Amino acid sequence: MSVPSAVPRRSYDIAALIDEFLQLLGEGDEYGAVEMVTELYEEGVPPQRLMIDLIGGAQTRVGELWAANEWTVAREHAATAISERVLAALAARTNVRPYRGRVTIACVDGEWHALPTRMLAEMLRLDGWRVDFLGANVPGPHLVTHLHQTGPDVVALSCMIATRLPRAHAAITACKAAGVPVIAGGRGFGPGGRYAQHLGADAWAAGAEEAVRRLARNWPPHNQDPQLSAYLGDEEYTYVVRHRPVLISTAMRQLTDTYPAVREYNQRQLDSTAEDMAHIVDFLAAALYVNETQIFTDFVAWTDEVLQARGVPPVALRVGLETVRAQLHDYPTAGAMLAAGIQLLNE
Ligand code: B12
Repeated sequence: MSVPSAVPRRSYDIAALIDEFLQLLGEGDEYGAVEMVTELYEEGVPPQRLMIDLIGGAQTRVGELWAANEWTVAREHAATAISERVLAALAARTNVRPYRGRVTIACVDGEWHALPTRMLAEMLRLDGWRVDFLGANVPGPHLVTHLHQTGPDVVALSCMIATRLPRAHAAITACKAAGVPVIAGGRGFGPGGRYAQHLGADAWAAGAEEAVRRLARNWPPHNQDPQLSAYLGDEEYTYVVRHRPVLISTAMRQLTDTYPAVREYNQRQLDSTAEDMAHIVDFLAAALYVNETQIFTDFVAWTDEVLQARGVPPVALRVGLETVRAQLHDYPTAGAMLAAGIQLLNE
């Protein structure tokens, strides 16, 4: 039990509170973080505000600090683990008897961002839903088995990284075939969730609060036109996915020839370069799957920023894109997407 603070906080100044909470996360002060949030709760701040504004706001800052190379991956992991613990502590203090339907919440196959869905789970519980929270990386067939065993009214599917969109599509299709409507969410579904409908989801919400509102009324939505998601994953996509290993290894070899600095790389640098190459191919595949160049160009812009923050010159990424493009000259859509990425780096 936390001891209520003797001195009530003067006001709910969210920016200052995020700074204070972020400091505790950065110092790895788990007890301090739990205490801070439970005190705020006991002072009357609604748990929804603490989850979304404070924990969510701080996690967004954690992401920015990691991207800017100010925080290591380890520090980010430690901070996220504390945020999870704080969320659990808050959830343990709030109890709402379910009176709406039952919802299953899962991250799609290969999707490891469980915390945003955990926030969604707690927000829906507070709104009276019975929640089955399945967490990160749920393979489609296991999700469907779970649906048959539990019979939920809705599945909430999360995709935070666009490379998981083909798996998200498979999961959405399987859930709907099992007769359960799907609400999709997470930044992987693109600006305004525009790929969610394309992949056949019945609804999309930008965040947990919107999902709470969306599910509280007019649910289930009208079934949408199945033709909308009929065309996906053409020949170019299939080629890129099938040849993924060779595309990456050839690109790595050619990179060493065209960008001699790589020869001086240590093992850690080589591993992260190979990881970047894999990302190029995976984001390209996702862009081809949904037929949206922006998935690829957004990825290039983001990677450029992240690499520059780590002192990698922009030319390295351009050479990486060119080596993949050289292997795909018979594939016009892929070639055009890679060209758009290269063009962005030249601007
Ligand atoms: C923590 C974290 C991780 C952790 C996740 C651990 C965990 N237990 O969750 C780990 C280390 C696993 C991770 C890995 C990666 N991550 Co990460 N991660 C983050 C970070 C810092 C915080 C995530 C978070 O909790 N956010 C807080 C919540 C509140 O954010 P939110 O998006 O607003 O959440 C709302 C919505 O997303 C929505 N929502 C989410 N799901 C759903 C589902 C439904 C149905 C609905 C309705 C709504 C909904 O509701 C949420 C609540 O309101 C973010 C930064 C960020 N800005 O989010 C990066 C971030 C998401 N990660 C990023 C990246 C690139 C990666 C990696 C590829 C890194 C790498 N090189 O390996 C891998 C990919 C792993 C994978 N395949 O999934 C990038 C994504 C950039 C992009 N191009 O889109 C980000 C944005 C970091 C950055 N600033 O660049 N990551």
